[in-house]
Amino acid sequence: MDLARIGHAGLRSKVMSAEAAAALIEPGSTVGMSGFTGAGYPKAVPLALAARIERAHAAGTPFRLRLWTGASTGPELDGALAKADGIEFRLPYNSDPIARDKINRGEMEYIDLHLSQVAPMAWQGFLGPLDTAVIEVTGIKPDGTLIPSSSVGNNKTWLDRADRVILEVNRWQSPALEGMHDIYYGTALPPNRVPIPLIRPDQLIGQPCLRCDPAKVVAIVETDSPDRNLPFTAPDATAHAIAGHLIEFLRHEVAKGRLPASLLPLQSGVGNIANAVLTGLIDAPFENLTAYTEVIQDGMLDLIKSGKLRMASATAFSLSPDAAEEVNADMARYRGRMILRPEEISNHPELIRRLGCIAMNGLIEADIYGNVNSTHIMGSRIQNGIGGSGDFARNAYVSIFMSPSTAKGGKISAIVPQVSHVDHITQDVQVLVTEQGIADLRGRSPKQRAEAIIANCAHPMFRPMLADYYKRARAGAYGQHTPSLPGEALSWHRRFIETGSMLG
Ligand code: 0RQ
Repeated sequence: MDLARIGHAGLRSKVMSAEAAAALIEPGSTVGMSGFTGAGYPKAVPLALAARIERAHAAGTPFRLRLWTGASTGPELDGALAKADGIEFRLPYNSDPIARDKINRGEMEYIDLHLSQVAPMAWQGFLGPLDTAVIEVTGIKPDGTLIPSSSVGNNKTWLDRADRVILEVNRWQSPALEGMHDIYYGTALPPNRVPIPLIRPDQLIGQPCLRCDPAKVVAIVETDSPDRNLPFTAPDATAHAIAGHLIEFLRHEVAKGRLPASLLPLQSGVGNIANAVLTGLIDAPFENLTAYTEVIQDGMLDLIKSGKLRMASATAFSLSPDAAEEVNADMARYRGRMILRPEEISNHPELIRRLGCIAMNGLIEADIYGNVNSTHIMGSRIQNGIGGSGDFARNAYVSIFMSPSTAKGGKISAIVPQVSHVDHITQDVQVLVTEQGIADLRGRSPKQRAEAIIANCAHPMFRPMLADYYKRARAGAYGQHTPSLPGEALSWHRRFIETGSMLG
């Protein structure tokens, strides 16, 4: 037992094996686990639970859970439990391929939610009671408060709401993480809600540790396991082109006096393109940058190391294995330059609007009027979920969406006559970027938006088809405000489903 990590004398008697802790979780119960991307999720109890579920199923006993987390997690959690067919219901975000398959086969119920809304919804009560919280921490203080690990997510809410708590104390997490979190306890439901007193991204408004009633702690499991995120791929020509267009746009906005020289707090979405944009900012002429975002990924770390990014506020790390080891070994260097907060604060609409974030998110497809689909393939298969993209897009100072102009080796156009599913309505999509170019949609009417998107963002292979559709819609649509041909608008998707290509 690592006594330095478990400072509360009374809680030391609760240390047990992952198997013994997993045995305390009842079939059919609701479990709130820590984890946000492949960071800070419990790594031993879910694996032991998955093994227990497999044994139960082999013996013909049904055993499934309702699972809540911060966002996506790692393979030891979502992957293992989905493989064991142990998840009946899941929220609020998933990127695990096994769970995704089950959801798309109709074998697992899933709701993806705006991440800022998860904690308030849990408090409103309609999601039902929370039986058990399983939370990874860096350590337990003598007074029973918990030093969070590499993500905060919904941990505060799960610890407060759950009837009982299982803690994983992970020795792999750097002890120097202590003091890098800011846990704000001032949120309340209406009519008692008050303004959140944060006006700068580097401000601390809460406390460094999570509160937890020691009487609720039923088990403590010691682990020594790394966080697991996939490595980022090196930016290709497409990613470089997107980053180039976006940085040119930001330079132009500064030149026009519409953005300050140090920009405004950056929010960067998930994936390789977002990471490439951050890396591209190293050589851009902006200094003293800040970030108010969800995750700190490799590109953000590089920006901090380059001296360009003064500090980043987020709810989680989302670092490749190499970068995670590097940060862990040198955590003290980042104190004051990285702050991790609960996701209801990192993604809070009030704060995003007040700070004036520059939101940069990926998309699956956009239509010629600027509606964006971030979640569904061909209108019915979920990819991941809306995550924080809606929290940021709706409330940002500038809301930017970016993507390669084609998918699946050119068989699919990311710019279509009509999106097959809408996550972000045209009012929340202000700038669209592909490797082909950029469409600044601000202040433009629907027809002006369509003309800019087709000309600047569509791939040349699909541009004539889009121009032809738009021309016919201009001639034959029922109305000429947002000219569209309802019967035909989704035929591109039907063509892909039937022939494997939007080109036919
Ligand atoms: O599928 O893996 O089977 O090949 O979608 O696409 O190109 O790898 O792109 O990783 O940047 O993800 C929108 C999904 C983009 C992501 C999305 C297929 C493509 C591939 C993934 P394969 P790429 P990325 C705050 C921000 C919502 C959450 C969010 C996302 C797979 O950005 O989940 O923004 N966003 N959070 O082949 C059919 C198309 C397609 C397509 C791509 N038009 N049609 N398939 N694909 N475009 C941060 C957080 O919330 C943590």
